[in-house]
Amino acid sequence: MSKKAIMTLESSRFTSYENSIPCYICDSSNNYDTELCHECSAPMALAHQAKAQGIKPDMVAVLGTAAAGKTVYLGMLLDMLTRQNNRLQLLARGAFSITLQQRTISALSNCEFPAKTPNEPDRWNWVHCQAQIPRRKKPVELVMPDMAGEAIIEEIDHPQTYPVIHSFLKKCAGVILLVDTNRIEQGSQEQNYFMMKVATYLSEMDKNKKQGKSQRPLAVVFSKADQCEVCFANPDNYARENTPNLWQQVQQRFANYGYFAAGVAGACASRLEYGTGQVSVPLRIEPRGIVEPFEWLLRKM
Ligand SMILES: Nc1nc2c(ncn2[C@@H]2O[C@H](COP(=O)(O)OP(=O)(O)O)[C@@H](O)[C@H]2O)c(=O)[nH]1
Ligand SMILES: [Mg+2]
Ligand SMILES: [Zn+2]
Repeated sequence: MSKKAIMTLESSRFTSYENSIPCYICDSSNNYDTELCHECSAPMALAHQAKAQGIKPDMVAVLGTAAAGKTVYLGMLLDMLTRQNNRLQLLARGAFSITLQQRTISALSNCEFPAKTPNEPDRWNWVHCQAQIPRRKKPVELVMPDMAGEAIIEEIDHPQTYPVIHSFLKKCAGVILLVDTNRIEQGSQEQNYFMMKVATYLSEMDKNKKQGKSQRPLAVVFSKADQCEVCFANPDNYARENTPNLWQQVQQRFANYGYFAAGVAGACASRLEYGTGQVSVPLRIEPRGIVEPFEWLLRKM
């Protein structure tokens, strides 16, 4: 018995080169009407916007383990900076750039934290925005994805498993490293070692070095610091005492770095949910230290 089926060859889509456009993240050629890059799953809207507007946005990476607070931090940052009367002003480019902020803020206003970021790159939220820095004539164009922690760990441990993260980190102009203060306070060394791996990975892929040090600015941000006043009081000191290996690596490998503390919740409670276990509930939203690391990074970039 033989079954017949018509299959479209993937390669046939690239025969008409006049209709192709390179992906902004990984440079591979895509058909003009593709929504996500066939190689790395980044939205092709980034490439179309860059081409149509004749701009080359800089890339900023927000890295951290799963549940370090990346989604909450990025969503809150965007919400704060897209409101008026800020020193630093952000303008979203493309409707897709608003989804992350929208999901985070609607969850927080319902006294919930946003849902976990899926591991599949085609389901990540990307942000393309224009930032106007005070006392700077020209605004800067930025691209920031909200990546999943598991995918970041996998790429750091086995380079090239996530082409999108690999290409993005190779090109990115600045990095925000979120370190989970809660887990440090629980006595776990996991954050210390993971961040050391990230610092090594970043500095080794960086070609632009002076005296052996990467020039790429790195903001180390202790997330969930609303749970730890000592950290807010002096993030520098906190890093030296609680993540000594990370402190050492950063000092040896990076020329431009800064330590910060950030927190979104004013108070949290915990609730037992059927099938999930203990779930943290934000009782108040009291963002602190959210804008400072980002503003520092933009000035250094
Ligand atoms: N207390 C407190 N908890 C936070 C904060 N940000 C995140 N969390 C907790 O950390 C969990 C994971 O946050 P999320 O942003 O999804 O982490 P991601 O996996 O790095 O994107 C949330 O569900 C909250 O329980 C914060 O600013 N303060
Ligand atoms: Mg997330
Ligand atoms: Zn791509």
